[in-house]
Amino acid sequence: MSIAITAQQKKDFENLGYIILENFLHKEELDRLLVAIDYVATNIRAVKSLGPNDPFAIRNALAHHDAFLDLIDHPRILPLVIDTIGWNIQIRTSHLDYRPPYPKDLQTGNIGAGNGADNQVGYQNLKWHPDVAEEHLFSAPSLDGRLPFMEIKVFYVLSDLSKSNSGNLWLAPGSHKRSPQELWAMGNKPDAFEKIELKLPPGAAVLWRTATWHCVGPNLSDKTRKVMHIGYHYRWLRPTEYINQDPELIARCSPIRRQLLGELGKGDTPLGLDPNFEPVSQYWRPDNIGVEGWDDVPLRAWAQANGTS
Ligand SMILES: O=C(O)CCC(=O)C(=O)O
Repeated sequence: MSIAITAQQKKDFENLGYIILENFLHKEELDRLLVAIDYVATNIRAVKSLGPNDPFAIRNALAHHDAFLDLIDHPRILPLVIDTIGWNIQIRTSHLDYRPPYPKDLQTGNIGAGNGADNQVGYQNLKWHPDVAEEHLFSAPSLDGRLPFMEIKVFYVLSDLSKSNSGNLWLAPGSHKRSPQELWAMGNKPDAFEKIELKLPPGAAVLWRTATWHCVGPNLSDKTRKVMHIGYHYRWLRPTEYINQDPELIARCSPIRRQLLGELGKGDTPLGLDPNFEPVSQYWRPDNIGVEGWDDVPLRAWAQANGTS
């Protein structure tokens, strides 16, 4: 049973690879995030000697401000996250992208080509790609070359991306059903495929399967692109941006947040009841840790209490 996803959203998530959530953030939530971005931007400019018009990205952004941390278990997104990927999850990435308007004389590379002058000076005009498909991450043969379903992201639009060429996210609907090899064989240019440039106002969110081919267009607008991606994947995979989160951060988190931040409950041993002869990682068997119940996966009980199985 689902908690929040509608039949149409389920269909879109399966077939297109994404669901658009119009007007997702309330005004006060959006305002708080924008204040947080300004604060973090001031810090990063000082530390990295950046100018006010330099683009930057922050990974593990959740550790930089509580407004970002609060997105990981946002009460209106969590039900949809669980409906799409389940409760046995953690954060893989939290990514803030800050991209001021392009300088007037900067040559714009082709959308999704990944090799323009803009890309070379830090604007990350990324080439078309699915996430988690690079050779160093997933080069083992799979049944049919397609990526297994491993993760989702929630894309939060925090500045106005309602017009074309404002640093919009592009997606190729349905491409999660194709193999990355097919994209690579085209030189990462899916010319023959349907592609959409998401044109969304601030406050919108998009829940998407990261195996969907995607890229980012140039920012030729007069406004800074401000977006956040929060990625969720299974607990038995490893996060990109942390081995362990800062203990001080963990200490002030709820059990659900601790799960999402990759922490283990305090069992007798993280390798199960017979660690010498039948070790089994707690990431794989949270019920085999010598303590009652599934206390390091509180999202399971939360999901059950809120209507999913
Ligand atoms: O900046 C974005 O919106 C997307 C970045 C991206 O494609 C990625 O991190 O894989």
